[in-house]
Amino acid sequence: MHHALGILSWAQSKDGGGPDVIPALGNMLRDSVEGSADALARAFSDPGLRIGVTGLSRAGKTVFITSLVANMIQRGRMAAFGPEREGRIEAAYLQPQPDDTVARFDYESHLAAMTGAEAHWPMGTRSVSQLRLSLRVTPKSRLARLTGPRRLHLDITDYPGEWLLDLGLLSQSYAQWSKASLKQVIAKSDILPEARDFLGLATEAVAEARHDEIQAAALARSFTAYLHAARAAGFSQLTPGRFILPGDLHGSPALTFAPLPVESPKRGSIAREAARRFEAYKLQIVRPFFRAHFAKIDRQVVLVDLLSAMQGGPEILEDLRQAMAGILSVFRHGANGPFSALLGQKTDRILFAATKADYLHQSQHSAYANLLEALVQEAKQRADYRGAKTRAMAIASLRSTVEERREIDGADVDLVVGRVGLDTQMRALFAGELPAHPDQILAPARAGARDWSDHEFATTDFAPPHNSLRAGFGPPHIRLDAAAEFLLADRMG
Ligand SMILES: Nc1nc2c(ncn2[C@@H]2O[C@H](COP(=O)(O)OP(=O)(O)O)[C@@H](O)[C@H]2O)c(=O)[nH]1
Ligand SMILES: [Mg+2]
Repeated sequence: MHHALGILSWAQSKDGGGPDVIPALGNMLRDSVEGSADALARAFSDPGLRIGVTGLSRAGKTVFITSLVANMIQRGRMAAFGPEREGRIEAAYLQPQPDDTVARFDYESHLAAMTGAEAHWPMGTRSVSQLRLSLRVTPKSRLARLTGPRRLHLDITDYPGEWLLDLGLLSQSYAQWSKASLKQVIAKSDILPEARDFLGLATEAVAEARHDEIQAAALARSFTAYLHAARAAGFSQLTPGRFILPGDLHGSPALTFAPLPVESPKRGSIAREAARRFEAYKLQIVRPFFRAHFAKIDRQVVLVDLLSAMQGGPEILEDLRQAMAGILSVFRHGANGPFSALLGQKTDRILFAATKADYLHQSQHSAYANLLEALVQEAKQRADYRGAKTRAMAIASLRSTVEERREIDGADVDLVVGRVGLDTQMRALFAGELPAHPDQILAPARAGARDWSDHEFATTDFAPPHNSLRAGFGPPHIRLDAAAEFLLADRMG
């Protein structure tokens, strides 16, 4: 008991007090893996590293976290990860996470789904979840080794990139956001019927009419339908993020507003109430999210499904580039910026990863990584990152194809071959000739080209391989070990 009190006061002085201490204590008492009083004491003093994994939905967050954790526990495929190569990892095991109010990342179910006898992709996640992976590592230096192995807790948080885009709302008024959003809706009205439907409802007359809950809900529903349709068409820059992924807020009043075409709405009007709810959304949803999750992140992984965006065409790729710039702006608010308290100053490494590299033959991987690098570089150049280190790479969290060279019309073509659907049907894919220089496609995209003139990109829906686990090995992957090296190795010295 004496021990526990000592820990409590230590934790309080460190965190400045607050309710965080109590859940942490609860976790320690539940901690069955290393249940001694000493281990309890260490749970507080051992260093933790908070790793955020984000990306728009279907970018590959769930598959990435599941495979990374599995490959950290069974490290047969982690040759490029220094601490493993040096034989210094003594153990890696899951422990209760520190945040009791956040859902646990359902690692076991996801892994079983992805690697079993009837392997399939895990169900999409729609909210925040968290997992703690603890490592016992032999220190590098002989001197440090005298004190025995060290523990490092990796607290991995999975959260929707859609919610990061909401940061942009904080610096906008309702009128500004409405104007920008309506411009986007109009731009998409020739391709999306949902955009036309919404524009039909959101007239000035409606905006100025007396607030009426039924009408407000109808507007919000129509606007949400438009956001979903735009997302399905491949667009990324869509706000409010919770309209697309509401988490547990589905149907709440804070989500019952829409952009409307009026500058200064009349008292009691629909638009005036919408403006009020927009402010409530920022205050009660966006700000707490950033404070609770974002501000604490040490290392950030941003996943991008770049190939799908390329396949979607220049407009979709340009929209992704701008969305990435928006997401990146989150990392470059300095200590004196307007949101410094929300964003924290901790993130010192950011990994950008183009996922699903197994859709491409390895001969194309460096071109693919260059493209991602160029895509985020433009955003990066606009500001410095307070010294945060960044890296861009092409990865596959669960490699689902094999490579093959085939002769087609007298020429050798590097292909990938994978399973499609639930049966054993195989399909070969050549995803397209990647540009030798990224500007060959980024420049026309920025200039507003309607189609690629010299390029064509294709994807398909490869299923994960059946029974992919072997004793001592995690799921097959491409460069997850290099990702771990960048994210973790310097903290395991
Ligand atoms: N071939 C392949 N497909 C992947 C890989 N990672 C993700 N996917 C595909 O992308 C989809 C979305 O992945 P998921 O992790 O659920 O995305 P999330 O919404 O960001 O969590 C999956 O259902 C797979 O179809 C990968 O490494 N290889
Ligand atoms: Mg997910």
